[in-house]
Amino acid sequence: MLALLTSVALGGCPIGGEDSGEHGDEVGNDESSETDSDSGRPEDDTDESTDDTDDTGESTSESGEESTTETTESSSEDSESSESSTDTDTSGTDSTDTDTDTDTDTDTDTDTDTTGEPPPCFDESWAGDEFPTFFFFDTTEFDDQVDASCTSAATREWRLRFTAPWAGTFRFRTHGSDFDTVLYAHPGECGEPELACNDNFNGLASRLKLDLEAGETITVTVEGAHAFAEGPGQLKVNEVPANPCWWTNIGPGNLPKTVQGNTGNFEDNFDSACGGFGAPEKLYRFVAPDDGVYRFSTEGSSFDTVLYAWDLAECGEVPPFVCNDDSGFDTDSTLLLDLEQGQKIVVGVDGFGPGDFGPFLLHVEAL
Ligand SMILES: [Ca+2]
Ligand SMILES: [Ca+2]
Ligand SMILES: [Ca+2]
Ligand SMILES: [Ca+2]
Repeated sequence: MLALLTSVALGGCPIGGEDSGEHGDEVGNDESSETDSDSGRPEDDTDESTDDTDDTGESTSESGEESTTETTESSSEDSESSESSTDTDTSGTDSTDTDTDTDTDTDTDTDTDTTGEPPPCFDESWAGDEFPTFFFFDTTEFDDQVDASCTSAATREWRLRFTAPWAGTFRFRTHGSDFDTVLYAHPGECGEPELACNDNFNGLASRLKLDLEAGETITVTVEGAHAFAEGPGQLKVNEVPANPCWWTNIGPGNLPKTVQGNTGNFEDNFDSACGGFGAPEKLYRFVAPDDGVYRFSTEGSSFDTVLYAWDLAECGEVPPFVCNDDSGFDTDSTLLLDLEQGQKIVVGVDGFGPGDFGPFLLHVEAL
């Protein structure tokens, strides 16, 4: 019933007609050993569901990655040639540019060693085709050469030249860094204007989502959000699938059971008529062991939760068929679902709104 009310419920969820084939493979991914690093994070599912790490409903298409290998190689070549053309173009504008010294350094590096020192516009370059990919760095080892628009701080930064292997939406996040990060991106190498900037997405960590063309190069920069924010950091880059329904199994069997998790380790892709917009969520797949009514509850969670559910085949494709925000006198949520034996659903543990995330408990019992 609620599905009729929720034309806005999936505002963060692209629904594309071409997803169905890829999305339909998710059931087959039950047995995949492929792990999205989200589900592999030790903070997640530290209780019974530890065994379920392999069951992540990763919807990444392996065939898609393989088919783009040639594209990536040609992208790398494009990048090389674009370096050369950049040098030429830039030298032609020196009369109006104050970066003469910088340009000279670039030319020297390129001429003397085509595969060696990167030009000064980035500290690391990536043009691969496997996601997620992680970068680890320490901003204290680098210089302060650029600054972000979304913070007044001028701190040392680490810069990544990133070339998209194919057209898509790519997500960059600094979760796990040891300091208060700010994350921003520029087109090409040292290009202007700034494409996007984010300071605090979850807590002090930053996130950008960017739509890129195949072979498009950008410069992604991580730096501290204030004067003393520096040190070891990490950047995770992932591709956002058209339907990011990534779930972990929670059953069947051994009910009642309680799963621990932390939505702060995840992304905000979904919401419901009951809430969830702007808050990251964790999805679980549940297979009913018998006909009956099952109770899902977030009692004891650390934040204002929302629960919702889809039939497995519709996960992320339509608004959840049921949702709940506050089931009692506090902010915990409860779903009572009448399921048939073998029925597969996906339950989302979400926060009510921006700022509602963190450790949660999901209790599952048969009534
Ligand atoms: Ca800086
Ligand atoms: Ca921050
Ligand atoms: Ca959400
Ligand atoms: Ca609530």
